[in-house]
Amino acid sequence: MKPLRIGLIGYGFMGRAHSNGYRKVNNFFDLEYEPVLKAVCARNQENAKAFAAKWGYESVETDWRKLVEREDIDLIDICTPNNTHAEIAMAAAKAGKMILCEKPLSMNGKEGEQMVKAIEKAGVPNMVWYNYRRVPAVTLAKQLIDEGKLGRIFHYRAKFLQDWTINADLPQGGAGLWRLDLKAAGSGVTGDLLAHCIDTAIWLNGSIDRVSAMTETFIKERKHTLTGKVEKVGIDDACAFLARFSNGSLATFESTRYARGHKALYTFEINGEHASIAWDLHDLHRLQYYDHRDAGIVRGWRSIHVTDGDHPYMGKWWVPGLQIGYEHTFVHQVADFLQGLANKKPASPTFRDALETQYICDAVLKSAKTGRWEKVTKLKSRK
Ligand code: SOE
Repeated sequence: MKPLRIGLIGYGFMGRAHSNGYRKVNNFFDLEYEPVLKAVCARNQENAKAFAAKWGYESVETDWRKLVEREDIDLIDICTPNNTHAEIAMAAAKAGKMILCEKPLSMNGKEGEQMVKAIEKAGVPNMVWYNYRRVPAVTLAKQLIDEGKLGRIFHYRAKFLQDWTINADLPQGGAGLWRLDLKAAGSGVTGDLLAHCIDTAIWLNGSIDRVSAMTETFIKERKHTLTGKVEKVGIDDACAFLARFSNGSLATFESTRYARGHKALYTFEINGEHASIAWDLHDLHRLQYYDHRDAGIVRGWRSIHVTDGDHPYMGKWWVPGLQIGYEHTFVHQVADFLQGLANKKPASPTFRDALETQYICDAVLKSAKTGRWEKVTKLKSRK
């Protein structure tokens, strides 16, 4: 196997999820490449060392610029807050490294364009971690749609609901809570949660042309962890938008961190001419399917337990009936990336694919300000 030497930047929730993916992938998938955990980078050396010891990284760095310049690193994995993605990715591209970037790609479409330009100029393999595409039930939904099982699609409905920011005493800024700080995150639920829904939606149902949105910030001021001062909250705590897909279907999207009782309720439902499908992250190994072509007396919603060997990815895991979960989506994403390297067929979403999601987020946030329907900037295909 060819070694692929990983340099990870950031060691929070996503640093762990990705590291776990690198460690497991060759145990379950037959691949030409093998990730080698070469170095982890974080500003705090003690924390970086503790992380390296726990996950098996060979060395630590405290300055990402040094990591990017190291000759014994092939791939830079960016797991830092959104406002640092562009600078790191562009430096890594210049140094000729492959780049995996945590979602969302960038703070906005303009910044994303610069990143796409830089990595395409450097010609380096790249991918953005939109992991939910790799839940086997979601990949099965894609397969059913592509096979034409649903026929013409009329409706797409998606939601991503959480409840962890309702407490007004929760500060903004710092580890994990940078998601509440506009300067670090770029937006609130739009870039953090709806970006996932949008990525899945455009993968399953094609491009979105126009959107009409509303947003709200329920808690207007929060103490900032870094300054210690009470500061204005600039992010959207909740966002709901209507959308028109290029294929003529209509959509509703909703996300909030104020839905008491819901922790990570990502759901979607798609209604087609012949059939409908529905999926729910809290029950992620099931795909609900209704087919109008079934004989009338047995027609009804079926709950497909996506655990059989011929279901996407499942042949690599246990025996039929035994489930996998959230962490495995990252293993799948690493496997697809490595497969793509071997076949020279880049795994999606590439930076360019993920730029389309940024354009949609931009249009959503703009529409929430103007109160009007806004057109989505069209993604240009690669020259
Ligand atoms: C926010 O709470 C969050 O951790 C997102 O940042 C992730 O992308 C999402 O998958 C789960 O929720």
